[in-house]
Amino acid sequence: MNGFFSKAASFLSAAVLAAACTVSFPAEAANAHYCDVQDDKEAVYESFYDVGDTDISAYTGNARIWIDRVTADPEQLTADSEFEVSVHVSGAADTVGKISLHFIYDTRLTLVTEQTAIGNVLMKTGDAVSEFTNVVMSGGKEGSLYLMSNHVNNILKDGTLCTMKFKLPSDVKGGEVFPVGIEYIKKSGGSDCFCDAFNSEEAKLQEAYIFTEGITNGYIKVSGGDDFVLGDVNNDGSIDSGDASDILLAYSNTQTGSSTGLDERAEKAANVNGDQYIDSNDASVVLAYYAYTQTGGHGSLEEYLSSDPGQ
Ligand SMILES: [Ca+2]
Ligand SMILES: [Ca+2]
Repeated sequence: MNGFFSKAASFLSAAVLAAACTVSFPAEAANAHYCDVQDDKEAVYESFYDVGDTDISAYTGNARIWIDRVTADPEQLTADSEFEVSVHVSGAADTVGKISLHFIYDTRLTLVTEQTAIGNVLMKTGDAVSEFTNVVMSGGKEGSLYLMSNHVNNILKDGTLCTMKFKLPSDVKGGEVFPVGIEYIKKSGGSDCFCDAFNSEEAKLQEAYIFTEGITNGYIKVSGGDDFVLGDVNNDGSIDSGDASDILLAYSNTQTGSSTGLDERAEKAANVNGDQYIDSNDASVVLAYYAYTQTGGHGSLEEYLSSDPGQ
């Protein structure tokens, strides 16, 4: 049993190292972006925003932009299966009237567009900007879309900014991950923005916060393979008290000399802190993470752990 867990632990640290080494920069190639590495790992948001003299710690709000994390069941996939990935916003209601965002996605995905009387619709805008003037176009790079959204008053609502629709490759395999994210583009004559109509200092501070700390990327992940989601022991797509209970049950099983009662995938998902044991420490982390998601947190468990070294 210990052998398995040290193997799992070294696998986890290798994964962390690999994630740290796959940072890519848009400047390297005009058409590359960091969500198109195609290594089947989640692409954590990378900030290319220049904060300059702005003191982000002065921001007291909780504005967030996050992108859906969609799980595809390979047994239900057909050639016609389409997956919607939406971008959501919260905490910035009535403070934003100027939005320019570049969305980027794994180019193994095929964007599903809709031919209408007014042209080819690349993605749909949502209720958050329903009263805005919206322009959607190709973002220039392959696997990139651009949303420009404006209103003379700052009437952004909490809700959905936009929804993209994708098809997976025909040879898709269990465990593959297709990231969908945001890339901040700075250019003369119109950098990306998330600001108010008047460029107020408060709105600029919020924009600096959003583009450095307020964005959580998403993905389409195909379940199966050797894949496991850290913390999702019962594999139901969410990390909550049910998983903590499963961890405690596994722990009590081992205390009586039995096996954990979990399969290999579930054991990997249960050893949340990456040590050699499945025990109450792992359950505590799951419950703390669950509380975090219930109070507006959108980061993955991995991101939560890395931002909270005390765990
Ligand atoms: Ca679960
Ligand atoms: Ca553990």
